[in-house]
Amino acid sequence: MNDKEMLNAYKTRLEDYLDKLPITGAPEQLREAMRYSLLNGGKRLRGCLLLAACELGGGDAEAALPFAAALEMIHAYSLIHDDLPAMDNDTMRRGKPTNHVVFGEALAILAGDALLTHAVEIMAASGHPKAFHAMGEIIRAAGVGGMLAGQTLDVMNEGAEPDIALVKEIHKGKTAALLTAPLTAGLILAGAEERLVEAGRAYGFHLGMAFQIVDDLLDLEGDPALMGKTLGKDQEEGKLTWPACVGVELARKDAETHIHQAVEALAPFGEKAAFLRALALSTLHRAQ
Ligand code: GRG
Repeated sequence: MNDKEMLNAYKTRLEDYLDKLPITGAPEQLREAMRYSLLNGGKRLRGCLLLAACELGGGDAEAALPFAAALEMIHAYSLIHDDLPAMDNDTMRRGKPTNHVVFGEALAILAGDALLTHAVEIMAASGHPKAFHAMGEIIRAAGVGGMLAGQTLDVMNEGAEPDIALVKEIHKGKTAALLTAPLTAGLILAGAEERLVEAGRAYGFHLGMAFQIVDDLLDLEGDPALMGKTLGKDQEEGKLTWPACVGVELARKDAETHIHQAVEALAPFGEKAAFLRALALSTLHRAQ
């Protein structure tokens, strides 16, 4: 299998798992609103990274599926809440109307809450011997020192003067945290030794920073049809972005530097890390 086929195989496996996931006990409207955002496309990058990291560490990807699914659920929750009128007020996501446009604000808020709590529920119910440790990585990344910190700084600093130190903090929390957790959690589930978990952490951090810098660039010069959302909003809303601080050319260079650092971090894995290396390099040229 080449790298692209491998990514597609992880994605198909994960989507099949997500589609079959019983969301028992939920009222039908809530279940529908959760499934709308969970199953409406997306690259599945976080979930696929977790499965790949688990296999890289010599673990069983099948047993890691609840954790990959949980990451996608947390990601979906963050997108639903981010699109709400009180936050970014977006009407399109992944080429479709956003959750609140379809289900109304109240149900969208509840669907986001439900995806977050259900993610914890399925990890806790997995029975995996390393579940507690892996969950810690995932929930911490989504929590007050991770994604929530980044999102808070992002929302609270709209219209602020460009400040690269602040943008680094925002990107680290808003994006890199949830792209680092799949690496650390996947390797922990595989029972990998500490130094390899830390190598995975460094890879995830640099990949996440580059991913968000490229996202900032795509907001300026991407194709809205491919991105599946309205572009140009960062500038319109006075968001603190990497290119707003350093310019487009330097932002591109900084993304490349982070990707080189991500690739370097994979050294302890040797040739086995070819897939993660290719995935990092492809981030620089992504169009969606
Ligand atoms: C509301 C708690 C809360 C957090 C929101 C995820 C997020 C934090 C905000 C969404 C906007 C944004 C630019 C987030 C940065 C992360 C990012 C680039 C998300 C999009 O991820 P992709 O490209 O999306 O992996 P798909 O659709 O492919 O899953």
